[in-house]
Amino acid sequence: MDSAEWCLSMPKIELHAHLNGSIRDSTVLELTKALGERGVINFSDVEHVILKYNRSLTEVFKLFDLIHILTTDHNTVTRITREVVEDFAAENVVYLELRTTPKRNNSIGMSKRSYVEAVVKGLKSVTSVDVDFIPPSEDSKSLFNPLPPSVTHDKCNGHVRKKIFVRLLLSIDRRETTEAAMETVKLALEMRQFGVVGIDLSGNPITGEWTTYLPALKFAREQGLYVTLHCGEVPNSKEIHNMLDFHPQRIGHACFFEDEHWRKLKSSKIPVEICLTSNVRTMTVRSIDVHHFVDLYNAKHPLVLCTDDSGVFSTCLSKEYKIAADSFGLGRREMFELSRKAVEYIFADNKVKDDLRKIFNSMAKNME
Ligand code: 6MZ
Repeated sequence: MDSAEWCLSMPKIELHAHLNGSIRDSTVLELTKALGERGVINFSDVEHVILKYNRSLTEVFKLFDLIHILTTDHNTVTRITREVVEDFAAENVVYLELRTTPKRNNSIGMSKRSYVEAVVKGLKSVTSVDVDFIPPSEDSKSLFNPLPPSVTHDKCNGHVRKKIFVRLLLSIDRRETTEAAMETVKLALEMRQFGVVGIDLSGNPITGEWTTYLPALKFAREQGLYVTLHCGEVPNSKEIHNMLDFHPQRIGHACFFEDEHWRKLKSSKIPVEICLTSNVRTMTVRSIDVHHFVDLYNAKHPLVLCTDDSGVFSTCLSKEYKIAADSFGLGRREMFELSRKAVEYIFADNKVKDDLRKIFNSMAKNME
């Protein structure tokens, strides 16, 4: 097995994936053409935005504005959720924390709640793999499941089927108001029974002030939701400092950290979601060989490799592991341990963590 095949076959944990950034290229093109034919958009005007390979951070956000025009109706949200889950499961992601920004669109009768319901419908509609997304109720927790957690048997023909755990994070976009952010947090609380476990702060990092969302983020935390923040995607020393003081359960990116931030981060042990391709493509790191992954990895700081926007950056989680292996000289055992450690940073409950530990333990035996 070559190294790419090995990265593909290894069980993996994805903790930083934006739904609308993870859409298949083929789906984006299909939706663009369909809207072009209906005269809603002019295909030739948007073609260059879609097909561009290297995008600055500003250009990435232009692309998101376009993607949102294509996707923001209930059926499409359901469809892309299904496809994204299928794609991650196909590359042996065994636990996916999928994040998305609930959107209101009065003209088509979409509320933030109905948007999230369309996402949940997408999770339910996956048929090619088993999706575990609803946390067990107190009554069902004691039920004994005799099958290994990563696979279940197809009742009809006895084939072994893949299983993926999926949990949801609701994102607050940095363009929103304090009230809109609070609405998202309240919605997350109402939707906990459908696998919503936390809140993410994302959006164009040069927009707005993160303190606008502090009341909503504090409320989320008081109510037992987990919080992850995009932190240091652009230089903003004060914001990075204050975000670390808030002590979220995880942060994403950490590109423009200064010495003092690194010290604070390392003593805090806050896990970092590392998105190699995204950072290189958006030029938030100079090049892969100076990526902060190396320093954090050597310092044994908690970290997890993630895709960010697998569609927008034409990547997948297996590729991100392969890039880490090739760029930083990680061997198979080290990659496996990196993947296995991510179990400890997930936002799902201990039962899921235990199931995932079992999957990795059984694979570890195979490797020896
Ligand atoms: C910050 C990002 C991002 O929520 O519509 N998003 N925010 N930095 C990034 N780095 C490249 N990539 C994606 O997915 C798309 C939204 O996720 C956030 C942005 O708010 C973007 O509009 P959803 O599913």
